[in-house]
Amino acid sequence: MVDERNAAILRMTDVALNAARELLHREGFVELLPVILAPVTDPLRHTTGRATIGAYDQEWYLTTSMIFHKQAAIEVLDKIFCLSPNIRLEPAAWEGTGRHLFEFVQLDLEVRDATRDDMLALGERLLIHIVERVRRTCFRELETLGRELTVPRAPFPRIPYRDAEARYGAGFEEHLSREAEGPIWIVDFPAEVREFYDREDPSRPGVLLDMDLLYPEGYGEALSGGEREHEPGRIRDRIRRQGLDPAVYGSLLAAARPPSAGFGIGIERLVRFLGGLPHVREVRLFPRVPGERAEM
Ligand code: ASN
Repeated sequence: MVDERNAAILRMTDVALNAARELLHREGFVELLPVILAPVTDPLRHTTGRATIGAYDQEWYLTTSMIFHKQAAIEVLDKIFCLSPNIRLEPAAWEGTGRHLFEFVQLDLEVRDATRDDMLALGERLLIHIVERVRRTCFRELETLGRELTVPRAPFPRIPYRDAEARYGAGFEEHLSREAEGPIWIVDFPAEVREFYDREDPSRPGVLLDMDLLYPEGYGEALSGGEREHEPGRIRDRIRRQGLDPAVYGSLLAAARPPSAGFGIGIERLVRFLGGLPHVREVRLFPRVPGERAEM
């Protein structure tokens, strides 16, 4: 019984990944191999710990996100994506959220000269395409999991961060995810709650041109992204305002990058939503759950 459930989840993951790759290739994206170790990685803005190893007289981070490598890669190719393994040492207390693994995979993409609106539209096309494909080809798997999946309709509603906060208070993400009829965008995050690389709106200081997508039915955050700061002077200013050391991000500050926008969508969370699963741990045969030991 358990094996049947596991098999259904793994097959559904495979179908979802193929559907994502198919849509992105059709739209001209090139898939890159992931970066696992790097001297610099996403600083992130939460309680997440970053893991390092020492080798060859250098300290290497295990990738928390490929954001900086995506921004460098679009100097070579204008549309790229990657299935990127990320290591984020989340607090052990998050074991029970249902949404956290300390090793997970995100489909991370970036597009040169794109705007946030382009990324909102792409995010909608991508999710709809995946849900349609899973509904059509994973009929038996959905039955095994007892899941009824509805295909979302674009455009998804958008709510600015400050409006959501004013209406529903600090826990607004959970509230919106539980109450929403379909996926819903949160846009315009305040600069202080996000990383320095998301672009500040030139006409609204302190407001970022970024977004998160929330799944309905309480499944929480689906994807996260935005337009990027790309001028060295502005990046330096944002780094300083966050109390970080610009020297650490020397490679980012060395030269202007092309303007770009992108996002990352967590694969285990996507499959959790598709399958209606209580916890992302079920999506991996060898889950890395915060606070838990493993033997294999
Ligand atoms: N992938 C995200 C983005 O593109 C960054 C992240 O995972 N923190 O903005």
